[in-house]
Amino acid sequence: MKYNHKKIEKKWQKKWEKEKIYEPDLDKVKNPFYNLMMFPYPSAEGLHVGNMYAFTHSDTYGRFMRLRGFDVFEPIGLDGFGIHSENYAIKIGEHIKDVSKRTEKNFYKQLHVIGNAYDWNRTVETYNPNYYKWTQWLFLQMYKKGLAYRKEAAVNWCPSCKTVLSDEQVIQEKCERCDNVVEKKKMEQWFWKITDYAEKLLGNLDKIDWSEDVKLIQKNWIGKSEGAEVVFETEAGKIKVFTTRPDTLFGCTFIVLSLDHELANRVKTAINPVNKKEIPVFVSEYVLSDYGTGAIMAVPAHDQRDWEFAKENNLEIIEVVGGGNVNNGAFEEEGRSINSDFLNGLQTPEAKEKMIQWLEEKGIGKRATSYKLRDWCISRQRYWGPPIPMIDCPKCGWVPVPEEDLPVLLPEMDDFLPDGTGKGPLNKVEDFVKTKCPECGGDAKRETDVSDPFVDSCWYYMRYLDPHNDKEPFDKLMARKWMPVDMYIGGKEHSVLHLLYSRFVTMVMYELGYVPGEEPFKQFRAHGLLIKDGAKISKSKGNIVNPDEYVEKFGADTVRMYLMFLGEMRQGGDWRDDGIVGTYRFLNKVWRLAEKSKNSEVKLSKIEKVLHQTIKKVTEDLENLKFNTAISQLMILVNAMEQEKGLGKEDFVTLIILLAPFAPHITEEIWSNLPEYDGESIHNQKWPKYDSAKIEEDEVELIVQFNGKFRGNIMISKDLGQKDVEEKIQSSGKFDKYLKDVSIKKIIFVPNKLINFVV
Ligand code: ANZ
Ligand code: ZN
Repeated sequence: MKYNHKKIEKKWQKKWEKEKIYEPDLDKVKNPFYNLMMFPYPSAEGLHVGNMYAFTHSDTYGRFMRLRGFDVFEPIGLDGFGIHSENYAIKIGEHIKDVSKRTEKNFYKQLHVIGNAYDWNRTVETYNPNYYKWTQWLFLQMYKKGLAYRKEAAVNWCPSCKTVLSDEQVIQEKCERCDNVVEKKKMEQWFWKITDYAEKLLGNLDKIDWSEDVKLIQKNWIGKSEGAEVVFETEAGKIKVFTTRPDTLFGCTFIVLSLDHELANRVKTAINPVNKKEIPVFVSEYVLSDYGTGAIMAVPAHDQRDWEFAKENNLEIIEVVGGGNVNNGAFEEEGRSINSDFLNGLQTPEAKEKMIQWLEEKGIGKRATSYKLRDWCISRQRYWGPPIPMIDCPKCGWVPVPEEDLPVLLPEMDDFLPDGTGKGPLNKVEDFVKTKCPECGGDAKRETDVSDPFVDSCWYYMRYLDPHNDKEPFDKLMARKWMPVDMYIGGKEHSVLHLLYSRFVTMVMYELGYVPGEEPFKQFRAHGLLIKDGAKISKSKGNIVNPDEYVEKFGADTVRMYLMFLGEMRQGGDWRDDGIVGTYRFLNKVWRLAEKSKNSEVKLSKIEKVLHQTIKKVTEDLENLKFNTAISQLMILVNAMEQEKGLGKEDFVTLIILLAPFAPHITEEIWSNLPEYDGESIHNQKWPKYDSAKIEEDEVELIVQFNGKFRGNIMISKDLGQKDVEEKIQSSGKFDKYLKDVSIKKIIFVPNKLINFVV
């Protein structure tokens, strides 16, 4: 019989689903393992091959853990609300609701076809009212805790998406979604106070097992700086500055304020508190209004931007740290204090400390910390999101929608396009806007902004645990059992947005008593990018890889294995059409081996060593997410089995169990045709164990020395005696030039290690 992937894959997908083998009883199971992948957002008709790249790795890992005896929970859903989906609908000129209906069907169909071990009873879609009811609930909890607030701020405005963006969504001054240059606009917006958690977000990084580069990106994003706040007296009031170099205060020759500092344009001079010198005050855009105190003490000798400003404006430059040359630019390193009175001679760290103490004693400054992290702007002037559940009452001000009135349903509207007025499209739906104040019963207006799609996705992994619950966001006991997520695999592009917000929200949910710990993801591993023929995959390049086509032609098992064979997961891979055939051939080989093993009379074959080496290597590689090298080793084993005359039945079973996480359908089919099959899935079998005695090398490399000098190596069979080793060295011819014309006085021999000829 020929390998017919189409028949096999459909058959098993149906059967698995019918028998619910991937739907663990979350309440009852003993060995929970929560295996999470990032749910896709529909910004096209169907799944991107890049999604599939991430998912197959993650699924293979989950299947491996399952064979090792864990009760693996592997959910999937759709991050369907949001600008990405909405922009796609606008582009193709259809209503987002219609597009969503279609893409949901299509995505789920594709997600079935790739054969992942999903729990199809626990899907979530962020645009379903039974989901976003709880997204709105989350907003209300934030509000109650004082963590959601409104303020006017200069926010990032994307003129093309016609909405504000969070800082995290602006990449090099461009909109992350549409690549247009982002403008600054003063607007009133809703914020979530993530900055209250800055220290915790930073400190906890040491406690979680995440890809190091992702941790570093978060650390830099949080951007903690330690230093001091110093107070300068002026004719119009005090100016506070934040500095990381209080040791340089004697070198401060002017002050610079940000454009919207309250004293900007009101003061001309200030007094340097350490030497009582009168110094000028300037206003410049190089000082940011939303960092530190929005004002700086300029030390041109030791800060490059200050140096340039001083040069331009002919200002005094005083060196206070020795070692530089101020003619060429600022000396920003640490060193020994000079021209600094009571700090003279101290090294920078001591000088900083001494200055802070001095400032604190005199009451003109104090130790201070600043973070780069800003509060999260969560309101969006768009249609396709959960309406923010707040009501604006002329008498009572902002009043939260009572929890029992949730969800605030997103109203139907034909023209859902943003109009750029700064108000969301919902503002045009009169029935929606007009409401009663929950407090005084008077006429009031609903908030017409919706929340950022990252609010939808910051908590979805908790909802998966209990997606049908309409009393609570999820059951607390369930969360106690299943949180944190054991393994999360996803893209590095989410290093700050999704992954930081999720951590923040989990900290809040922990304080509210909903989850057992502050951190959502015990382990996180980033995968690299999938490219094609060396180039980024994109519509404009016309190099889209449509996964359906390949699944149709070669089967999901082949596509899965090919994706994992392309390189190390964390580095990404380069898809080449001609490569996939090799993987297909490999599975055909395995298929033929099944026939061979069926006809075999032997129980165990002579390939013991490579077999046990393979168990060891595949186990360790999967533990370390090195899927590609695990596959290479499986290929070595398959080749050895092909060459073996009497292929042992048991050995073959070991092979297909090792292969099962990678190629779940073909292995299940082969398994079900074995005489010992009793109706239990291969995916419920036990992962094989290796015997290290069987792997031991039977050859060792021996060091050869003459008079204690290293002269080369020679391979010998293990435990070879001295006489035999001497003979081998003589006959090898490799050491003739050292043996010629000499007489051997003594031989030192260390078995399996070394032989030294004293001549
Ligand atoms: C005096 C000084 C002397 C400084 C010196 C540096 C070197 P990080 O490390 O990024 O936190 N600064 C403070 N607030 C600022 C603002 N709102 N906009 C622009 N710059 C600001 O940087 C902290 C340093 O950046 C502070 O320390 C301050 O300059 C400047 F030899 O103060 B420093
Ligand atoms: Zn009211």
